[in-house]
Amino acid sequence: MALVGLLLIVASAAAVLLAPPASAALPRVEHVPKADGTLAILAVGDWGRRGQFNQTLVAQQMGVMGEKMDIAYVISTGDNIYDDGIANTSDPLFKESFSNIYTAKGLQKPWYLVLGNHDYTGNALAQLDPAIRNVDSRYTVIAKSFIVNSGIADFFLVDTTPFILHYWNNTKFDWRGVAPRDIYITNLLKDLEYALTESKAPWKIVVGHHPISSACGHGNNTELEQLLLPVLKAHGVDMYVNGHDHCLQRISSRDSHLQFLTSGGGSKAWAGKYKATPDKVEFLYDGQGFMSMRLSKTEAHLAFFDVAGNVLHCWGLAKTAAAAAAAGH
Ligand SMILES: *[C@@H]1O[C@H](CO)[C@@H](O)[C@H](O)[C@H]1NC(C)=O
Ligand SMILES: *[C@@H]1O[C@H](CO)[C@@H](O)[C@H](O)[C@H]1NC(C)=O
Ligand SMILES: *[C@@H]1O[C@H](CO)[C@@H](O)[C@H](O)[C@H]1NC(C)=O
Ligand SMILES: CC(=O)N[C@H]1CO[C@H](CO)[C@@H](O)[C@@H]1O
Repeated sequence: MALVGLLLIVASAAAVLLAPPASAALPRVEHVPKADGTLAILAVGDWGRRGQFNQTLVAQQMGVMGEKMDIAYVISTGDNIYDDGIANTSDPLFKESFSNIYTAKGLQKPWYLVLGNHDYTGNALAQLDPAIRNVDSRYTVIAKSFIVNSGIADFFLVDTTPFILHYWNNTKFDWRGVAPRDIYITNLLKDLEYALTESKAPWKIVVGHHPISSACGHGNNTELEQLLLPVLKAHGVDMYVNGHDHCLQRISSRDSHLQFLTSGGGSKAWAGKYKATPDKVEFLYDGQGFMSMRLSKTEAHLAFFDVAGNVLHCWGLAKTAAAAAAAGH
């Protein structure tokens, strides 16, 4: 034991020496599960279009399921406001695309959101500004990357836009607080690794805007395959939930238990374009809708819904009680 402890100290000292400065623990929100120990949430992405392209219909059905499942919160996988995010916290586009659309009783819960590339071509900091909660108290982006800790599940919201190299050639992107890219990504991955190592939750779920593995229009993503995926695999992450591709999709990793879930059907969809991925495509719907998730310590029940509220695909994941207990230590 002493030897192991010593090696760990040496290893962490080396890591500290090699580490670039300015990294810190990821900010976190504590959101406790229900008294019965279960947690229900919805996930949607690529939505803010003033209700157009069936955004309103998806919102209505989210409201129905949100109420039925008594959800704790909604996760947004990004591209929250089209085409260029918001200009400031009083930009009318925010109410027109969020507050006036997700009006259902079942959706009056916190929304935890990542930014997508379309949010980044406006004022990327406006959606993070706490003043936005004076406009709508639900809208919770405490940082570009943060953790929602719900006891049985930790959601790690990761800012993926800076990973994508070709965006750095586009002058429309708001890189305040991000550039230079390499240091930002190194620190983010280090913070994520630390947070995953510390996590005691049986379910570890990472959320990012861009897909790692996808068979829809944009396809898989080299930068994330190279930089983010190894971290997810090394730390036993159960699910990676993304948007960006305007579809609903479930893919099983070819070489780990990781599930790649795309919930990017919040408004404009029907791209009709497909890509190859080396992983196993279990389900793919190129239209609009959203995803639900109900978790207990040992079970996960997930489903995709269309604009009429029909279940398109549902599935379950299980952990042995031993695995769930081990995660708690
Ligand atoms: C809205 O959803 C319906 C049903 O899925 C679909 O047929 C229609 O094309 C969608 N409309 C738009 C504008 O995407
Ligand atoms: C906020 O943005 C909107 C939309 O671009 C603009 O009309 C308004 O003047 C801005 N308000 C402030 C306080 O800058
Ligand atoms: C960015 O632009 C430079 C200069 O035009 C080019 O050499 C480079 O390949 C571009 N990078 C990407 C990732 O598109
Ligand atoms: C962008 C990218 O990495 N695409 C890859 C996705 O997977 C297919 C099939 O393995 C590869 O051919 C692509 O290069």
